Amino acid sequence: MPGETTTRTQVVVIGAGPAGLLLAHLLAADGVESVVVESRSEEYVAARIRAGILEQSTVDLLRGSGLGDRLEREGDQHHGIYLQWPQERHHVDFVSLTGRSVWVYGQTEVQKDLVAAAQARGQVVHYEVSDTALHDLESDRPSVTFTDASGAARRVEADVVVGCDGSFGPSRGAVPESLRQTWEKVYPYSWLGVLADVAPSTDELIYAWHPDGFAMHSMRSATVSRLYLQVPNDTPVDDWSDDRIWDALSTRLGHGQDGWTLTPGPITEKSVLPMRSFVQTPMRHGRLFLAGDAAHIVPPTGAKGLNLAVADVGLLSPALVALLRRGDEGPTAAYSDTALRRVWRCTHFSWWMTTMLHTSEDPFDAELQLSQLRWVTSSEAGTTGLAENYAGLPIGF
Ligand code: RFL
Ligand code: PHB
Repeated sequence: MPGETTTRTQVVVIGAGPAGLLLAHLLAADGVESVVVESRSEEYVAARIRAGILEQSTVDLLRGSGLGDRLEREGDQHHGIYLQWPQERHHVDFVSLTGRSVWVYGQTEVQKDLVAAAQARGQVVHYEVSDTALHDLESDRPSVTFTDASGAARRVEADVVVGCDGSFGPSRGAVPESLRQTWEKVYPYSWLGVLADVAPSTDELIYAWHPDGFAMHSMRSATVSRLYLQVPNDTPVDDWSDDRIWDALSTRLGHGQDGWTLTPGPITEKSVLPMRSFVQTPMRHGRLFLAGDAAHIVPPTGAKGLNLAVADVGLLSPALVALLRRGDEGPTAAYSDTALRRVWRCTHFSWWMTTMLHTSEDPFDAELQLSQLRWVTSSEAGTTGLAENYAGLPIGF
């Protein structure tokens, strides 16, 4: 393009969400240079309220790469979750069953830590870009073009391009249609998520099956609660007044059951999240690699989306280092197959948690769900299976 400025780096990362910024961080620690391009502003990306649970291997990776200080101080280690249905609440203790645990530490906090680390090392990140396009992915000199925040046309040439641009970015579509395969399942319900300025009414997360629909009590800190309700797809958020939300949460979470009470408080954020499962294979095409939501989406019931993005990058980073520093193509050749083993495991677990806990209109389904919940909470094999998947498998599984 006339007037285009061309620069060169080793890896262009598209997307400055958790997958993109963590990849740039891990590559830098091993002496590999990258440039990150992001369509939104730094503030917008950092403020998005999304995931809240980090599994053991995510925490291990963040600690091992020097990103664990604030997580250590402010993160809240949880030993398990509660699974419940009317009149019954059961604790599933991950630590006693598997020796692994999870942490409550919001994606917003992970993102802030990644941005601080990127600034400290002088990482090049182009925020607020538009027209991102990928080129020459089958050559050993691929490039990414975009218009930067000032309106200037830019091209970054690289050895490798990594698509960390989530479910709406251009990377997954850059794999030729004849070479890619996709799987998708859209669920007939959504989540209404709220953030409330009130101390959590529970010590660990509650996942509740109820004839009115699923509900969940999560948290962000000692003073902030995060709660979710199963709602119909396309429900207007304006139909859900604060009073209606707290009433539904009280009913579904069992306010008054065995002396347990749900304390309501001011709601500061409300949004509706549709739910789907999606996988695109392979996660590599020529010199393009996909990581995180760019390659796969899970419904949030298993708390896997962010953790899966971290696991992809934990695998991809050493593979790219082997390629770019030692000329060893083995690990990058294995990346897609290795990553997809965990992707499909988490896709199944997220689907299983979702379909076990969300109600449909079908009374037969409801009986099967309750039977499954009774078995999962009363059999050691059942509880251990849930615990192993929720607390997370080792990276490279
Ligand atoms: P992200 O975080 O979506 O980051 C992708 C980044 O790419 C940028 N981008 C582009 N950049 C340049 N050029 C373009 N053309 C671009 N197009 C897009 C985007 O602006 C963005 O900054 O993907 P990443 O890094 O793979 O991380 C994945 C996680 O964010 C995601 O799996 C989870 O947040 C999923 N998820 C949840 N997971 C959970 O485990 N628990 C949750 O409660 C939970 N809630 C959620 C969620 C995802 C949501 N989305 C995607 C709608 C709630 C929501 C609303
Ligand atoms: C959250 O705290 O936002 C959260 C926790 C667990 C989930 C989903 C979301 O399964």
